[in-house]
Amino acid sequence: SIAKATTLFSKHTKSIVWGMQTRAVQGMLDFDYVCSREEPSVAAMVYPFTGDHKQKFYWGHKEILLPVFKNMSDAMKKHPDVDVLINFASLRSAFDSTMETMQYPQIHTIAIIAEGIPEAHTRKIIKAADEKGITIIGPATVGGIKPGCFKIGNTGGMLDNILASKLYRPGSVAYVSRSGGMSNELNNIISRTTDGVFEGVAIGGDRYPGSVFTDHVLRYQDTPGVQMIVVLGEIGGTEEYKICQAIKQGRITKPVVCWCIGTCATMFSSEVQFGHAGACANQASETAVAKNKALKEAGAFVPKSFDELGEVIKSVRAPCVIGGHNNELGLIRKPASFMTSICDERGQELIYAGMPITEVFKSEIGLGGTLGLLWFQRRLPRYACQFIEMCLMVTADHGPAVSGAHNTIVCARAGKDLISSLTSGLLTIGDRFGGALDAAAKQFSKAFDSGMLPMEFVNKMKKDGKLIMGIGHRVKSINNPDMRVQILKDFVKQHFPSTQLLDYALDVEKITTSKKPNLILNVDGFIGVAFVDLLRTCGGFTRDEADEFVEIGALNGIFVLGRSMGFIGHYLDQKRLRQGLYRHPWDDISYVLPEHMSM
Ligand code: Q5B
Repeated sequence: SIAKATTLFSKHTKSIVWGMQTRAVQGMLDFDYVCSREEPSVAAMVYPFTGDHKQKFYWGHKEILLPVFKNMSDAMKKHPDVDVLINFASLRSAFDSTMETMQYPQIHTIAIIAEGIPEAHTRKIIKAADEKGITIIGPATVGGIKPGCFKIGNTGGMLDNILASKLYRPGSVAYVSRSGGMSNELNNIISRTTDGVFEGVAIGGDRYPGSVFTDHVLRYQDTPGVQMIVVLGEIGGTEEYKICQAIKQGRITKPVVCWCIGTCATMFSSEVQFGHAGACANQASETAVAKNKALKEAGAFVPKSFDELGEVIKSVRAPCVIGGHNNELGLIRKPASFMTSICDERGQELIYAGMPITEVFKSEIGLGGTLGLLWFQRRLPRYACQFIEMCLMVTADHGPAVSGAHNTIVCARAGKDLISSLTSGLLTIGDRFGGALDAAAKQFSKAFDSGMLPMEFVNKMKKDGKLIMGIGHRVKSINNPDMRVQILKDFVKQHFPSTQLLDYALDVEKITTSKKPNLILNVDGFIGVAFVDLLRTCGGFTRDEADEFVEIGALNGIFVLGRSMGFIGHYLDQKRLRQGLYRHPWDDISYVLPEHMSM
């Protein structure tokens, strides 16, 4: 098996949280913020019961968005710097999600919070973790905390407690306990009697915890910043004897203060099961009294009672350094009225989706790349940027006769300004003219994804009395092919990793053009389906993200943006040509009024 890490958490540790635990995540972010971490310790959440989306959190005063992924694999792929998983899955799903997580070699530590996981399952988890060199904290625990660095879930309580126990900066005392609740008591005791907590782990109350006392005590022994180790054991099990042995063998040389709780069990005449599954002495050596005695004999500092624990810690670690920085949040949070995630103009340099404007030019990402940043928040591959630019170029204009250009021209000739004339044209874009991209993308994807054959799709649309969006053209046909579509097709076929949906649409086109030659895959339809192929296969988007961009109307945006070039051209043209008010000729209007009826 692979050796496990000595250092589990640092100021840069990033985690994935399994489960929709927004309060716990906010608690972690608040902790990070008071620790002056540069970045949140939670990179993403995984929750299989909703689609990919973003959740709003506070980072100090600021609101930030954290991604929520449906699939663990997408989260891992997107966040290769994550090495900790905090698993809030229920006792029913904790086993599967933990086993799945262990398949990702980037993960070194997993905290399992659920209580009541069958022991057989935990033992399988432990075996797999040992083979892969993964440290498991839990199950049945709040987790642990490393002041100044990282906090697992709800450990350490709310912010007031974090501040009161000075958990925002490291001290030099490391502890390990079984109970999460008692670990909070230790945070309190250690912060009052020493320079503070270096790290604390609650291994959980099960009979088979994923990591045991010695795992952590030995880590602390090997960690330079730790000057003293505190162990809060309890009745049941024999783990504490391993600590005795390690002290006797000289493997542990740092001072160890230890107390096993549950000494009152001797006052009962029968066997006592305390709150934890593992807290029951099955033989005399497992009693708290016997273990405390052995620890003392081995050389650990053992108080006479729990009440004296603080005194002993203080005497061993004297003189304590109390005080330190106080990073009070001092926050009055007010939700911002606006949120934005694509552009920040406040600093010295304008930033497009994280990329400073100088870099935008230096890396020559062009208009397509800029659109990629502002519309899709991504640095897109070069061929994708080129494709976007080609789409803008081919949709830039299609003459004065199309309905949008016509409206722009009529508006310009009525003496209106550029913006009025442009918007008059833009407002014409819709299902029949230029605005069929999103609907085409949706219709074709739905049919393709559901496994419908092209013929079945065409028949179903006919039966439902619906037009197929992206099919048909007023003037273009198989006899008068649209060169714009041909140019795009050549490029897409050469550069896209996959053209599955396009191929499907071309099969549909074969059927529709066999009925009527003008029922071609038109420019809207082509861009619509090719864009779906791009979003799904360029590697920059999860499937949910790809679907979302179609859903929110990004693709029609391509036509709108492209054709704006043409409409502005027509406006300028009309002004330059000094064209007067347009009035439609009577002879081109058929007046079909009802006959006059006398009352
Ligand atoms: N039929 C585009 O119609 C057009 C059918 C269909 C099944 C179809 C029509 C349509 C879907 C929307 C769409 C984008 C209105 C077009 C663009 C940009 C442009 C424009 C430019 C530019 C054309 C005749 C027969 C009827 C219909 C059947 C027609 N379309 N069946 N699915 N999609 N398409 N819009 O020629 O049995 O005879 O009654 O709505 O994709 O806007 O340059 O002009 O760059 O500016 O008027 O390229 O196809 O044909 O409506 O008289 O129909 O064909 O049911 O059957 P037409 P219609 P039947 S690109």
